[in-house]
Amino acid sequence: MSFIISIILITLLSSNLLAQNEPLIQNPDGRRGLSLDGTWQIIIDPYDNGYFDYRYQPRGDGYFLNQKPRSESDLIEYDFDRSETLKVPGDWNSQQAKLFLYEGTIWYKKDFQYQRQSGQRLFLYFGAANYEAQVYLNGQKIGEHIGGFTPFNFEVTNQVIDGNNFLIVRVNDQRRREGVPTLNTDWWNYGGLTRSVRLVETPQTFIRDYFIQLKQDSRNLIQGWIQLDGNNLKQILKVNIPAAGIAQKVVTNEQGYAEFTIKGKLELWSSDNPQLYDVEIAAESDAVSDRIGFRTVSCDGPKILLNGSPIFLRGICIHEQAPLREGRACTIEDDRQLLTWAQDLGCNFVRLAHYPHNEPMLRLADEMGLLVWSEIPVYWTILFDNSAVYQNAARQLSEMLSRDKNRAAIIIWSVGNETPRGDARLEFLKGLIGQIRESDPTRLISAATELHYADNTIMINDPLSNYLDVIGANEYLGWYVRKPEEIPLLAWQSTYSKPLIISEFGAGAKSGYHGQQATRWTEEYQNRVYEMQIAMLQKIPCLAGITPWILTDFRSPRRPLPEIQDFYNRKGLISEKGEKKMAFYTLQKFYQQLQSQR
Ligand code: GCB
Repeated sequence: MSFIISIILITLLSSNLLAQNEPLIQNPDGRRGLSLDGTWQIIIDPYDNGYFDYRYQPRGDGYFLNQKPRSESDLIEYDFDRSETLKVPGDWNSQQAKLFLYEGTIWYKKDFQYQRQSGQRLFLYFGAANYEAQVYLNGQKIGEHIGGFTPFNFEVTNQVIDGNNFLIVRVNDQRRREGVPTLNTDWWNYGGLTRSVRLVETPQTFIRDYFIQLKQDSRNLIQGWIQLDGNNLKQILKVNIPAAGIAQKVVTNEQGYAEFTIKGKLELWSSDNPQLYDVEIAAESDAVSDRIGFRTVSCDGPKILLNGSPIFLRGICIHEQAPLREGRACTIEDDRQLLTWAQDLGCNFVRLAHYPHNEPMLRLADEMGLLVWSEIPVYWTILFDNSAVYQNAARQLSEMLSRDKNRAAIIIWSVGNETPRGDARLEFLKGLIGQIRESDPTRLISAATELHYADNTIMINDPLSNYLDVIGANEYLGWYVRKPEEIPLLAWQSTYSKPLIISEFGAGAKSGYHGQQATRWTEEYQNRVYEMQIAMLQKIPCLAGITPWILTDFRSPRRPLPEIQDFYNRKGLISEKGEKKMAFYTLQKFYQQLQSQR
């Protein structure tokens, strides 16, 4: 009996361990290691046959074992080595025509050679796998992860062998009602190992994580913490910022943790001057360095202040949709093209919708001086009264915060988009807001809410706003709601004296389609909506910025209209071929005027 209980306990414990991911390694690209990007062998498995047996029970002999027939009569019904291949990083939908609409399981396999040095620890780091991933190394299960846009890592020090290793990952991107996001989104469900995979090498005791930013409301106090991992946790560390003449000793406690405050004279990071410093952390057993900018962001009534001065956020929304080709943006060139277009438009701000974008995108925003709104895919009508859904959202949030907390560019964390008003939703989002306040006091919190329309008055009155620093509001006047010519008739009212960002407005247009202003899908129609919206902005109380929807046309299964949409959401200011529409120039002109008025 006690044996059975201990088996049950061990099973429970180990499944719990699998669900509970290891803390992330900060700045994995800044560490030694082996990139596992490139060509991977794949098996397309629409019925999940490599995972479940014919009774739909998990198989002990699944594809993760990479079995080979041992004799001529052996029955093995798969073979990675004779299978097709896909590129990693990259979604599967855009790599093979037959996978364009595929949603389900694909198995990935990568062989690699390794010789371990003594005293070294090894971690597998995945930038992202959409949506669920089970990871196996040399036939042994290493761990699993849920959530398509955030990183995860597992220690594999004792599983990597000298010589040949094989890594197998089952990736499943079936949409699910209890998922975050849920079944229904207005973007393509790009599946696969969409971001880089890397084997990270560290010493026995290493710098697992650090948080280094300016103290809230201070311009010369750097505040932060460092977390070591290993068996030699009490150490004397140095935090060096050579360009600012900073070299500060920091001592960790028994848990390998140290908090610090450092006084220094710093050139502050801003859009006009995106100053980044080389920050080096040197422990007795390890050293890492990062490029970090220092700035403050705060609110003063309805104003947003950057480094103490009011700033109007000239923004645009961006999806992680590759520019000029199909698929998810997944290369630095993709990221650079998107952010360069935003800068051409005159932006100082981007809303990276509707999920955390790839880490290099945030690092590029740091370099280019573009302020960022970053969000988790708590989108539309997820199951707000389900505690497992909450745990899932909270974990994705903590992975986003953990990965990006050192990026000066990020000034706003957003907890949701167009979520329906109600008690369960309010509790859910309040929980996430509390989580951010506890872990990151240096940034502002927002959410893209919906407005209330009473005759000709638009009311900003979502009760969630009580808990936000900055109110985001999406409105589609002139497209889904009212006619463009009605826009000047509308008055605005806010219940709150807090900064407001119009986090979405827009209209669809097929690039190159010209006609009357009143004709849907023409560039003229879209342009008119922009003109009317711009004229209306002065009437909006507390306005601190806008992020119109959206920089480029993007893939969406909800947009089938032939010859116009062809499965693209056409609200982009730039087409998928890179053609700028009329409204691009209208917004650009407005942003130039704003800049010249500063
Ligand atoms: C919205 C959503 C966005 C959609 C957009 C649209 O309100 O937030 O994800 O793509 O409207 O085009 O309808």
